[in-house]
Amino acid sequence: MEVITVPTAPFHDQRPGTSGLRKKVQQFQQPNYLENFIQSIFDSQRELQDGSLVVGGDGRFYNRQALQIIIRMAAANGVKKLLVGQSGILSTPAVSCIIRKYRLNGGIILSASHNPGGPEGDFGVKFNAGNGGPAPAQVTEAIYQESLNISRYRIMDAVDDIDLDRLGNGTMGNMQWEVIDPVSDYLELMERLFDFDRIASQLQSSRFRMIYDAMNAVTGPYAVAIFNRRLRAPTGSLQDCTPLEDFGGLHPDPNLEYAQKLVNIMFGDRSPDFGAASDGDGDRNMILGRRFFVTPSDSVAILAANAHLIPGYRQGLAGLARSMPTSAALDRVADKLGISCYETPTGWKFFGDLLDAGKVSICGEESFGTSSSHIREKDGLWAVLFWLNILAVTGKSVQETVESHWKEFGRNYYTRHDYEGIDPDAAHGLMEYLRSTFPSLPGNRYGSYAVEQADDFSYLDPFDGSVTEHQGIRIIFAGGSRIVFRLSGTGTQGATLRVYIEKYEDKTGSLFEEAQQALAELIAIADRLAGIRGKTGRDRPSVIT
Ligand code: VG1
Ligand code: CO
Repeated sequence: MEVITVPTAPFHDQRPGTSGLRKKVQQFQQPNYLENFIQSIFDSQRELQDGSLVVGGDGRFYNRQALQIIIRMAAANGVKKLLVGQSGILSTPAVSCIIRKYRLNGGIILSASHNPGGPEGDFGVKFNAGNGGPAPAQVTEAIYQESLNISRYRIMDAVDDIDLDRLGNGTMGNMQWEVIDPVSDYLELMERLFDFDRIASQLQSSRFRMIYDAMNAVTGPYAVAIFNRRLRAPTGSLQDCTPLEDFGGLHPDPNLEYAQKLVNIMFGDRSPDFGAASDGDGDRNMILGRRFFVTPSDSVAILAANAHLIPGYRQGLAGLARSMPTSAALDRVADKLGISCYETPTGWKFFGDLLDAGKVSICGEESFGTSSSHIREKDGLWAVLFWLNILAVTGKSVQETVESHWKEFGRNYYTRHDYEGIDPDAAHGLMEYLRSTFPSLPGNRYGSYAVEQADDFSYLDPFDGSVTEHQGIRIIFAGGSRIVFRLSGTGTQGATLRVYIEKYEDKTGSLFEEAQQALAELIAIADRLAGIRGKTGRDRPSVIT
């Protein structure tokens, strides 16, 4: 067994997007493609030499093969201690938890999150730093720069594959490895935050039924351990909880479009009281009540407003944060609590500094991502347990909980329209058009809406002083209504235009309209300002959430 150095040449497309490097599986399977990117991580993150690392993934196609390559490369690059999830499984929040608990130097997560899996699907690699969070922009940029200059990679020659299915440990060269239970550390953390006894008695009572859908992805084993074994929820409370390499053909994106099976149950006859789903790598969540959808922007605001009911948050919240396109419902809760609400660009990495500095306790994104300072990632099952804990304490239904929130704070009507897989030139053309026209918009009136401010969002990180520009065109109307346009940074095919639309209605206004209806005028204004139909050739969005 020896370290060999293999000559290679750069690929020029290894710049990570919103959340890691995502490409088609076939692209990752090309000789040296994965190896180059992994070596670029080791070359740019020197603390990994003589350091410690955790690796695992969401179980998608190519997960196991990629892990064996990464393990051999870790040993060859001087990693001293490596933890790997049993069967190659680790959710994104579990990786964050494990890095922090064992004070590791970093983690590598193999996932393309909600993107489809399988031989024709997508694959991805994310690097998380020693704080447990997604690598910040300077780090992903440093990795990318290494990838442009790479000429060799290091790997152990002639070693047997590690048996990923059995818990155990061993050595490879100078590296100690251990196959760990993917769930236990995470479960222990959840038990410290939430009142498990109270949740368990609610779940076991005949008056409350829930259904959790893992969408054939990574949270299956976590849900079985937490809901079935620990909380003793009745059988029938879980569905699609075995991780499959192609997610059973699903697009494991927990929204009204892609979580059809769950949505049909929750909007059907005799639906359960509570429904929830997570995405491919377990960092997102969708919350449903009986025939009722909770907008993610409302969800994070409701968690913050009710945090005093939860053991792990009873001591109070330091501050809140949301991504720019997320609705301002959270800001209203911050106002009431007398704490700050920070506004960051899209992507969890931007919350890292605020969390590390103790400025923020709970944060969220409109894209079904919610979490807190307990780790440095968004956390799907955490949000589900938080909701269950609130319901168990208050005895209210999901719908009552949301509606009483609106009655107290007013309602931020909200929708996101996605135009997926459009022509990249058309998408960039549309954004360029908006960039050239927004300066002339303030002062204009469109129907009942007057433009107050328009800009291209840029963010000054208050801690490291870095500036992140061009994060989306915002058109803000008098009274707090908004339209935001940005392009997705996670797709692998064509471009995706996201249009975020929000309207604030104060607590004395009309609170119970259907969202698309309440937003109809703003939706039409969005098309008028950007020429979406004309420029994309689409007459309707592919996904509405
Ligand atoms: C999307 C979401 C963003 C989220 C990101 C990663 O990014 O909008 O809020 O942080 O996915 O989530 P984009 O650039 O496609 O809009 V995940 O679950 O894929 O790690
Ligand atoms: Co995800």
